Amino acid sequence: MDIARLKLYHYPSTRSARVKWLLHELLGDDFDVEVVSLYDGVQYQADYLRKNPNHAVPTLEITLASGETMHMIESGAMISLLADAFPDKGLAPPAGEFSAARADYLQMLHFGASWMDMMLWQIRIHTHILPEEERDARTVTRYEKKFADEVEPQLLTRLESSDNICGDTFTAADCVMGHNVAWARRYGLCTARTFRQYLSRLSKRPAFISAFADAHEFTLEVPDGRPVKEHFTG
Ligand SMILES: N[C@@H](CCC(=O)N[C@@H](CS)C(=O)NCC(=O)O)C(=O)O
Repeated sequence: MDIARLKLYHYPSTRSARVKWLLHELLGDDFDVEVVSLYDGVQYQADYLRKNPNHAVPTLEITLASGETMHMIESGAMISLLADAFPDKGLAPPAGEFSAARADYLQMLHFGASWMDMMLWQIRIHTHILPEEERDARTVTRYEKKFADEVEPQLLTRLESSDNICGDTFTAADCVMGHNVAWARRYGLCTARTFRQYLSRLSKRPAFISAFADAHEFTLEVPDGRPVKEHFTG
């Protein structure tokens, strides 16, 4: 089955930026983007919930050559699928056969999209999104410590010996990891020089520049009175 067209539902700097970055790497600007105004609560409207019952971005709408459309709702799965769907771009070690490089790549992609992501999300929602009375400072402290003590050393070991998270070659796993490192830095983590140098290398990529051109529209704090505050479920 061939992909006829891709459309990304996106909000600046959030997890959809990982996918937008990879789409720019793979397709230049030849895909569609619709901004979902998260702080206005558009993700909770019935039309959007039909596409993504988790009321979140990213949602990737895939139109097949048959005209049929389907939706993907997990950024890690999107990154994995898209990198494999365009093998000529060389952003993932080949699928379909065992290789140590493939195993390592998948491991880092999923480490970024699930394990690290879980900690960053807890820090974010308990610092900036949940209502004040539901925020738990102990949760923030716990995950800041776990991230600094357990995650950062693993990443540093890799980035001190190679330019990218899986070695000398940039892969789609760097779209997850680069986004996560930038996210972590907004919360006072990943401050070591090695992380700054990693982001500096990544940020010179034309696809990165396109993906994050709208980053100034993102604010960490959800301004008071914005509709998302009434709906947010964590
Ligand atoms: N596991 C999902 C998480 C997606 C997610 O939680 N996205 C956030 C933005 S980073 C969102 O849209 N939240 C809106 C809400 O829950 O109201 C993924 O990686 O795609």
